[in-house]
Amino acid sequence: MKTNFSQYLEKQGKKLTELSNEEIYLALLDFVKELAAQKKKNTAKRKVYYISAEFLIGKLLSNNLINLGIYDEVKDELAAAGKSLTQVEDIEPEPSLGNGGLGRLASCFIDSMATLAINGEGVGLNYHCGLFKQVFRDHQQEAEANYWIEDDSWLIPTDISYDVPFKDFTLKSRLDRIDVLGYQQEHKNYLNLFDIDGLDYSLIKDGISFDKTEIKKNLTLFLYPDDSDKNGELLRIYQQYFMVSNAAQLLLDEALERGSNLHDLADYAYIQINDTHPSMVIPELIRLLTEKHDLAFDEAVSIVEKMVGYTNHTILAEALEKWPLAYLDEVVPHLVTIIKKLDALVRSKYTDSSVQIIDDDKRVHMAHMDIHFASSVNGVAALHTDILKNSELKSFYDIYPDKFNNKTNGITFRRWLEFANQDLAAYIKELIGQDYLHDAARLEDLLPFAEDAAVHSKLAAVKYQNKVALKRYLKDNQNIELDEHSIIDTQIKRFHEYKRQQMNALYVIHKYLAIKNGQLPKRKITLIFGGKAAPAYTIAQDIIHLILCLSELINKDPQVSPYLNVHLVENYNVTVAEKLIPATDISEQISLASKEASGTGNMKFMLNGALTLGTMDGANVEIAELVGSENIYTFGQDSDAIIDLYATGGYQSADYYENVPLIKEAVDFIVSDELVAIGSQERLNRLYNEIITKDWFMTLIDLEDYIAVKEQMLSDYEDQESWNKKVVHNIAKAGFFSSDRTIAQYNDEIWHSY
Ligand code: 26Q
Repeated sequence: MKTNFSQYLEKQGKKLTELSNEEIYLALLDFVKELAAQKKKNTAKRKVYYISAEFLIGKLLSNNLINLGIYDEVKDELAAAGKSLTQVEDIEPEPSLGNGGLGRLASCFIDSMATLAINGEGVGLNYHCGLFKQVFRDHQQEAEANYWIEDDSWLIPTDISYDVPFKDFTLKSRLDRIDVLGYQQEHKNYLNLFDIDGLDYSLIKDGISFDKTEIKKNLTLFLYPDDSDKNGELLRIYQQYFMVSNAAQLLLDEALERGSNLHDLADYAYIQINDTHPSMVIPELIRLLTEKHDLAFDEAVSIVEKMVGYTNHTILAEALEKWPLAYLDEVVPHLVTIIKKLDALVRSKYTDSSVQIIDDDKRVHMAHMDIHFASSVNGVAALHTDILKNSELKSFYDIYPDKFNNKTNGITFRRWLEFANQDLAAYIKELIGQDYLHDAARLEDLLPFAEDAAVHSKLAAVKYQNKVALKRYLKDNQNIELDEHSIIDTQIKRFHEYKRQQMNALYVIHKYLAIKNGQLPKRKITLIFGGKAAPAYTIAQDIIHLILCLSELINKDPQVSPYLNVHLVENYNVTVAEKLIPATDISEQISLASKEASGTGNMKFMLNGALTLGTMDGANVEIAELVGSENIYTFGQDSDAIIDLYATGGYQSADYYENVPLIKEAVDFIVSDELVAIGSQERLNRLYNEIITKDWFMTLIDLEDYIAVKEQMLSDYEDQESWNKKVVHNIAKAGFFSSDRTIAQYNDEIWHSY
C-alpha cells in the first residue's frame, strides 16, 4: 500500500496539525525526494545530453507533486489539517539558474523528456547566487546577489567528480543532481548541475560586483550577467569550458560503462547544444577521444559529427558568441589546438570567408563551428528557421541544406496550465475530460463550445478569480494595489529594445494624455510590466526607469488612476509569471518583426485564455495561423519589410517623430516637466534622444498601428460573447505548443533515442 503524506509524518512521530508551514515544506521535500528516489532511471541505449548554461526551473514542489499524481491528495490532506498548500509553496525559494526564454525552454524540455520516457538529461552549472535579484530604488533597477540554495533543497549530492584542466591550473568538479520526474511516469531522469568546492562568498562586494579573477573561488558564484569587461568575458569562458568538459567526461564514462567501445559512441549518446554557450563541447570531446582514448583525429571528428545538434535561439548578430582566440588561449590553450585544426578542415573545403570558424580578426565564431560539425541545426519557430536559412545563415544553408530544420518551441502544460491555472484546468476537464493531459492536441475538443454562452461566462468567472488571486499576491509581495475589475494587459520578458517595452510605454503616455484630455475609457485598464535588464545595458535600464516614473505619475493622479494603472513588478521570475499569466486578458508580444526567435510567453498566455496583441514575429506567426486572423490582434510591418529596411538603411525614426503628431506628442512627454520632476533627467534625455535619433529597433515605425489595434482590442473586450469566443479558440488551439510535441519531434527527427 502506498504511504500518504500523513502516514509518512506519523512514522516520524509528527502530526500535520502541529507543524508550521516551514516544517511542512521541509517534510514534503523529504517525502517527495523519497518517492523520487524509488524510481529507476530511463535507460534507452542512446542517451540525450541537453547541455545548457541555463535551466530556469522554477519552484519544484508543486510540479513534482503533480507529476507524481498526488497534488490533489496532498492539498486535501493539508486542508483537512487546516493548512494551505499555497502557503507552503511560498516557502520554497525559486532556483535562480537562468535569464529568460532559453533557460525556461530547457526546463520545459527536461520535463517533457521525462514525460515521454526519453533517456535524456540536462547538464549545466549550479550558480550559487544565480542571476541577480532585481530591486527598484529611486525608480531604477539595482542588482543584488540572489542566494537561493538552502541547507535542505532538491539538490542531491553525488560523489561524481572530474578534473577540468585550464591553462594554469586544474579544477576538480563536484556534481549535484535534481530528479526530473515525468508526468505519471515510472522512470525518471536527472538534471546534472556541476559545481566546484571552495566557493568564496566573501569575494562579493556591493550588489553583484565581485573579484572576477579568482576563478578557483568564484567559478559558480553567478550566472554571468552579460557585462562586457575582459575579466567578465574570461570568466564566462572558464564557466563554459568547465561545463562542457564535465559534460563530455560524464558522457564518456557513462557510454563506456554501458558497453561502448567509443568507435560506436554515437550509438550511445547525442548532445543537444542550447545556443552557442556549450559549443566548446565539440573540440573538448574530440580532444578527449584523441588524447585520452587514442582515437585518430579524423575518426573522432566523424564520430562527433554524428552525435551533436545545435539549436540557434537568436538572430541578433551581436548576441552570437565570437570569442577572441587570444582569450581562449589564456584559458584553454589545449582546445585552441583542436579549434585551429577544425578551422583548417573548413578552410580546406570552403573559401567563402563568411563560413570560417576563425575570422580575420582572430575571433572564434562559435556558431560556425557548431554548424560545420553538428548533424542538425535548428531554429525555434518556423519564421525564425526561414530567416536563418534565407538570410542570417544563408551561406551555411547553401552548403548544408539537409542539416537545417525547424523545431517550434513549446511549454510544459503541467506547470503552465495544471499548476498555474487550477480552476481553468478543472473546468477543461469538466468539458472534455482528461485526455488532453497526455495528448495536448485534444484541447481542440473545446472548439464545439466556442459559441456556448455558459462556457463564456464560466471562463470569465475563472479569469476574474485569477485576478483576485493576483491582487492578493501583489498586495502581499509587492505592495501593489491591483484593480481586479480592470482589463489586465501584461508584458513580461527580459528588457530589450527589440522586445519594445518602450513602445508599450509610449502607448501608456498616449493613453494618459487622452484621459487628461477628457477621453475616458469605458473600463479601467491595468498595464503590467515585468522583467530584468542586463546591468550593462544602459538603454534597457532607461526604459525601466521610464516605466517606473510613469507608474508613479499615473497611479498617483486622481484624475487618471480610476481609468489607467501601470505597474512594473519587481524581480520578475517564474513564480511571478505563474500568477500573472492566468490573470491576464491581453498578451503583449510586440517585438520588431524578425527579431524574436520564437517567444514562449506568447504560448503560455494563449493557453491561459489571454488574447495576443502581437507583431508577425517568432511563434506569433504560428499562433495566428492556428487560431485564424479573427482570434488574434496583429499589427505592424512584417519581417520581410523590416529585413529590407535594415538592408537599405531606409528607416529614419525622425521621419515618424516629425510627421506624426500623435507620435511626437508621446515621445516628447518622455522629457516633460512632469516626468523629469519624478525621475532622472539624464536617463530620460538619453532615452528620448535614442528614440528620435537612432531607434535601432524601430519603435516608431509600428507605434500608430499598435495604438489603433490596442484601442480596437479594448473596445472589443466590451462584447464579452465575442471576446470569450476568441478565448475558447485560443485555448483549443494551444495544444500544438505543448513541449511534449516539440520534444517528440526532436527525438523522431534528430536524437533517435529509443
Ligand atoms: C551570450 C554571451 C555572453 C553572455 C551571455 C550570453 C547570452 C545569455 C543568454 C546570450 C543569450 C541568452 C539568452 C537568449 C534567449 O533567452 N533567447 C530566447 O530563447 C527563447 C527560447 O528559444 C526564444 O523563445 C526567444 O525568442 C529568444 O529570445
